Amino acid sequence: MPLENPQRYTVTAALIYANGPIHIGHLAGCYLPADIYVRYLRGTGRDVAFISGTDEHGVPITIKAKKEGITPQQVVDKYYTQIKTSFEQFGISFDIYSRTSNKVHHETSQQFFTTLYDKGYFDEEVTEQYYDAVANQFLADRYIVGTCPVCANPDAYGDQCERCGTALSPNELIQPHSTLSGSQPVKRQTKNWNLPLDRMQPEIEAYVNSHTEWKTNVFGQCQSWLKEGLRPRAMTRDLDWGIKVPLPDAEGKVLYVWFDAPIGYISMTKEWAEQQGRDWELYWKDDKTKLVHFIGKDNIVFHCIIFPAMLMAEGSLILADNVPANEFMNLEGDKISTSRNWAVWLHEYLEELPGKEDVLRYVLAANAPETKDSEFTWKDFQTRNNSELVGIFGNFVNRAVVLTEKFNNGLVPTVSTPDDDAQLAVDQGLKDELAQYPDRIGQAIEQYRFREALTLLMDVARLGNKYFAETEPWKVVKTDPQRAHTILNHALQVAANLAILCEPFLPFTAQKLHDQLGLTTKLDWTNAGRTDLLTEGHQLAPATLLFAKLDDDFIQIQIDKLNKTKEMNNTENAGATPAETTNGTPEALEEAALKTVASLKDTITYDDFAKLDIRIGTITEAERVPKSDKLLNLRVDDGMGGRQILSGIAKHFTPEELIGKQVTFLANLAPRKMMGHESQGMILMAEDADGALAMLPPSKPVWNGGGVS
Ligand code: B3M
Ligand code: ZN
Repeated sequence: MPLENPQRYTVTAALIYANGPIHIGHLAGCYLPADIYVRYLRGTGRDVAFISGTDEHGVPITIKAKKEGITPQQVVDKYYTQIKTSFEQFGISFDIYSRTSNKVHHETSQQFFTTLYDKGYFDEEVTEQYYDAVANQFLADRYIVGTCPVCANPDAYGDQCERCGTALSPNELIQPHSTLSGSQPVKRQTKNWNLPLDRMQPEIEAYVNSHTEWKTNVFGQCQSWLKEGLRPRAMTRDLDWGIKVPLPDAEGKVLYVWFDAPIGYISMTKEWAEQQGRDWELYWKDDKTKLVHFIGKDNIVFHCIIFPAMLMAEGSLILADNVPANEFMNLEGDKISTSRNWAVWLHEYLEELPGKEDVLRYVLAANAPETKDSEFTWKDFQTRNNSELVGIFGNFVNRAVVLTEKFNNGLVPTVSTPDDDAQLAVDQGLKDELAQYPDRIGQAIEQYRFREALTLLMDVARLGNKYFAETEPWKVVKTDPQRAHTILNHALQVAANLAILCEPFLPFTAQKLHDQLGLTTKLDWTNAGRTDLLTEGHQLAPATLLFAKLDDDFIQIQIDKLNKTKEMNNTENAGATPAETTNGTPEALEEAALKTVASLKDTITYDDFAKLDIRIGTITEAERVPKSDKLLNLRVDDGMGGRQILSGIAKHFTPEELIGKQVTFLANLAPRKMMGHESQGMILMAEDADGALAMLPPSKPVWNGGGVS
């Protein structure tokens, strides 16, 4: 059951790993809805603590450090600052944006662990864990990948499969390998402390089942985990980056990052309360406080099952009232991907499109992936800006202000009650309809339906436009100036309402609109819906535009930028030849060739190399494979009686020119069937910058079957 009449709100937004910048997917999935919710609550006078910060522990940080050749501390310092700054500039109005590396967080997490330990909650367990003998390290979480036992994703992490969302442990992975050395891990004994989620299942189930009002995607995911049956989960790890396990016999062990990270919500609340001279306990211990976690869908299990279980075990803290997790947002038809640089990065957007924060907020909220994955395209960005923000919202406000300037020197005109029944009815209709919006918008927000709330907000501007269309003050002024003044007064009251109601979604615009209306103090949400917000004779500021049209060239810059990324990705992709991805000019080919040369594959060990059996042989027969324009069927003298190899080189060589040539081939590739013929190896070829292929013969004839090393 949702909490009735909460006295205060603790609203959290996911503590993102400080290992990379923020992109539009993060914003649409988590931070923007959270901010809209919180701004609305504050607007309606509610007591709110809006808490977030960076997650600075865990394997994602150390992996990033290794990749960039810097220390984990340097990684988190760099991204904490960058992320915090971009959120601020984008108007995400956290009460505190802190970090899990802070002292108060370390202490709070250790105390939490100790409390659970003292209460006898943990099962101490010595198990065989995967260990990388090359890197001398236990392989926790993302240090180990393998095939997901549930959905067969070959790149599942040791703690979670990102494709199907299942929470995993390394022992469940099929064909695991170390992401540190690539080696096959061995098992070694180690001691860890487990949270017995299996024993806690009834309590957790009761909690989840008491929240049938949760979004169906969230409730459904919880049900499927519960149905699977919860398993104990280790809350400690054999790693050196993280919060030390506060036990004497836990040398070299740290808290599991998903144990400490959500405690971050609590420690950051403490930090904030301390700064504000408030009592943090009210925000975490009073059952009249409504706790809401905003997250993306990949974090559901941790917020709906594991963290609540930790809180239940601790015993003195409240559980989340709701976890309105969103699905994912795609970009121009493709999944957003950090590694492929397929994203619109917030810090770049803010730099390249200054002053357009609200346009992005608007487009992301309008397309938020609330119930299913959604899509961001620059074309849609342009259309929504031009036809909705400029065409509906901006246009209405601008007409109201400009007409007032023209007909009443920019002073809010006087209202008089019309004698005409039809006019009376139109005015009354406007007032009645307007009066309903604040509640309707508020309810949609309180039920986490932000897209609907935004549509309702735009309906207020539409209402204003409709009123203008019905009353035509620019015509009426010639015959009945008094009536025209009345109309303009009403229109300006609608604009004032917009200034209040748009604030959660478009805070920068709300401020501009206040300025435009000559208001020095902020209008109060509790007064929204009224038509006497601006007093007669009040001076407006000179008319300015709230939004500007975006032309095609403007959008094209962004589209080109993404196309360039796509081009680079394709060039780096082994399957594509540079010639296919460039325009074929010598410069482009050279550039493409340079790119290909520049991107080395991941380093491998000598053992990896030694597995390849590369040999020299002579092609003795060659013929085209019927019905294939790519494949040649080759007979190769390998010094061992000969073998058949199928090769996709028919576009580059005629069968005749191959016969008698010595080539290099991979001899121990697993045989596979191609167009009905078995291929027993692979001919190795060099690829030129334009995609042309060249054979790799030895520099002088050698004996067939000779190995290459
Ligand atoms: N750091 C995962 C993420 O960044 C994780 C969230 C923690 S929320 C307590 O997506
Ligand atoms: Zn899976």
